Amino acid sequence: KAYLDSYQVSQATRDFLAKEQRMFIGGQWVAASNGADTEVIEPSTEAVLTRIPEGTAEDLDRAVAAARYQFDEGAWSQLKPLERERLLHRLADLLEANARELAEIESIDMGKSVEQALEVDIQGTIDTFRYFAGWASKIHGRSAEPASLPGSYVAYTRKEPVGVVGSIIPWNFPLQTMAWKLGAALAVGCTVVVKPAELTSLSTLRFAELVQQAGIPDGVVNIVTGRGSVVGAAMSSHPGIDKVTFTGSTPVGQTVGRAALDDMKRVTLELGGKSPVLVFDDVDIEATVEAVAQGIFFNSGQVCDAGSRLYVHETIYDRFLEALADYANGLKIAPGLDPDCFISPMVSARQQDSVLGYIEAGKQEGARLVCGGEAPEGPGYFVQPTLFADCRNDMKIVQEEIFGPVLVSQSFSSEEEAVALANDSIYGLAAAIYSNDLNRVHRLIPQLKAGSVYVNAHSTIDPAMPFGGYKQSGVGRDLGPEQLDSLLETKSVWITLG
Ligand code: TXE
Repeated sequence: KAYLDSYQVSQATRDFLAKEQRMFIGGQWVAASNGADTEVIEPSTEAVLTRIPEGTAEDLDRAVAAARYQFDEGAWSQLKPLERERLLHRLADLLEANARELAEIESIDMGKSVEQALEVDIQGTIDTFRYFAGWASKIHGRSAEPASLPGSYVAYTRKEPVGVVGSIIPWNFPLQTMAWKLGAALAVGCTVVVKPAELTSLSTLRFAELVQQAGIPDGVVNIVTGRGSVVGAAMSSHPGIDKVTFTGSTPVGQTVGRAALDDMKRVTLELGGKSPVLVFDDVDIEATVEAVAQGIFFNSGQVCDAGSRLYVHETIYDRFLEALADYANGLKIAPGLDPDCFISPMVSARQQDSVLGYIEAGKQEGARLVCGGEAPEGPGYFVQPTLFADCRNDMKIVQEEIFGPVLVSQSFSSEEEAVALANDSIYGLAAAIYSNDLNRVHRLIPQLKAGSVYVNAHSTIDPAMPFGGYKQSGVGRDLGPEQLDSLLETKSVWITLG
């Protein structure tokens, strides 16, 4: 309470946090079937904030039944597309009207900077719903001329919504990732069951209130809070679910994918990353340092496509690292509600332990610690922005996803070496190139095995552009027109003319 007082949190947020939290199933606000709930801890203060229901497999069954009923009855899928579009815009309007409150909830629950939550998470959520709202009325198949058959046919394809979509959401961008899963699904006429991450379910529950207020029919969107090993696992193999879309760690994604394929559910997996950042010697050092720092330290490195492996041309390596360390040391470490916060806490004590464990491993492996490396005194799961130099690609800190404010670096001497180092990873979510040499940039883009390549910036995200990974960073794409097909079945229709 003192934390909320000291940052003048809005009354709307306080009212929401003071409420008993319920799941949203078939338009009803319900407790877990066995009455179980679990505490929610504030990462910035380590205090207990509230409690949320710990959903059961039975709760999931009820949510799937509600979504299934609505899908099969056609209350959403058969609605006029322009009407779905209108309702999604109405939802976006409500998100906009409540943006500050949503940003506060996200910040308090996840730990992240409230200003960044407003600008990135909440704005990204609104934009995603608006973008996909427009697609609702633009889904269509095509007519075709058979290429080899004699005779006369009318042949065409129909695009039909895949059905009930189960969405498993991570804790780093709770509302925004949920929007990435729901925007396209709702636009094409699917119904959804959402399982938010157990660490960060609050914004999703507030979102469900807005879904109801927008007039989206009951059962179209259902939220079941609870543990991954219970609700998430049940969702991956639930016979009433037609598609599973998951964002989270690679090992859990593999488990989810295997279970989903048992009955051939459609699957999209957006998994971990260890994205390389290549800095060439023709760059403006000051501007590039800032972009590289933002690329790793934004959301305290808890970003799937964070630029977490830095490769700098040997001629500017020392100068670059020195400037980067200066920049990192100047970033304010503070609770998420502090308007000047840049480095917010890790989401949980477990995540903080894991990040500190990697820092220790880096020291043991002989990497040179240039700055950071400690957890500051006091409450909150903070970790200083940390830079390691003189790393080698066979080090654990270079190969594994740390998911914290830790950047590992080394130098390179040629373009070929830079590409080889960049691609030497099980992951392939994103890569960044910093150079003003247009020829070089275009030479490199096709060689990098990554779902997104950022040039002279990092994490440029927009709902119109697909996002997803090569290699073990996942299967399929969220966002952009590319996502729509993953939520549609294509039916080939043949009419043989007599
Ligand atoms: O992820 P989990 P965790 C990475 C990051 C982080 C690590 C561990 O490296 O340090 O994962 O985080 C649900 N069946 N990323 O353990 O477990 C879970 O409830 C079905 C990268 O929190 O993968 C949550 O809703 N679902 C990532 C979601 O999976 C299960 C973002 C993600 O949690 C499940 C998050 C199961 N058996 C973590 N077990 C990114 N790509 O951005 C858990 N879940």
